[in-house]
Amino acid sequence: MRLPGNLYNAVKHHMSGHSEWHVARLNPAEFGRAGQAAINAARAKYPGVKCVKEAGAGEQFLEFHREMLRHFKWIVDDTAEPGFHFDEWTELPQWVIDRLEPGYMNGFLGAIPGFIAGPSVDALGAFVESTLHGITLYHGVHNTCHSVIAAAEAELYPGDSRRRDASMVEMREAPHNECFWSLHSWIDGMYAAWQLQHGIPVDVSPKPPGGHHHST
Ligand SMILES: [Cu+2]
Repeated sequence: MRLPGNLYNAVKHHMSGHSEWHVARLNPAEFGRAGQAAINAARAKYPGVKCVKEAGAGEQFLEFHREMLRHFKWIVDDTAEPGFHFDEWTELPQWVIDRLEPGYMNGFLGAIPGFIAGPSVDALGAFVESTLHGITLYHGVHNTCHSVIAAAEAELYPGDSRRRDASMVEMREAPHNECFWSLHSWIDGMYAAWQLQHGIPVDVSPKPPGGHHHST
């Protein structure tokens, strides 16, 4: 569901670059001329962003959304929205798990410790997102959850105006949905676990927005 008013406005303002960042990572070979033009325009704004078929894209996915989360925490602290509670998921809620393919969650949970203990944070990100690089059994919990949450909201809250401009399957709208932040908190916890296991300092403190999430 859409974030409440003041937070929605603040996130809409500060996170407008999210969609273009994802567009910059698309594989031009899969698109026609108009799509390729959009990808090139996005890449001009986000130089250095790796295509989803390249090594390194999984790590960039984790790092980009870590930064977004830190900005979001800052926005929550800075925005008067009485009664709002940022629900930082440490596991998926049952209503999401119930809508996954049978056996998927157990398979995912069985695989993830190996990625967290493994040497490559890029492999972890690619598996979780998943990028074209990370296509193995039980990959793509991030993409799957975006779809599952969108479908669940349509089923549970048909006609509710709080679904407007907050679709979890529209890259431009998804950050306006409170589940976006909860889901990415859960994913960020896996990134933090990898960093901890590999002796890398974890910084998830609030951070003023600005820079590359903001396209206007
Ligand atoms: Cu994203």
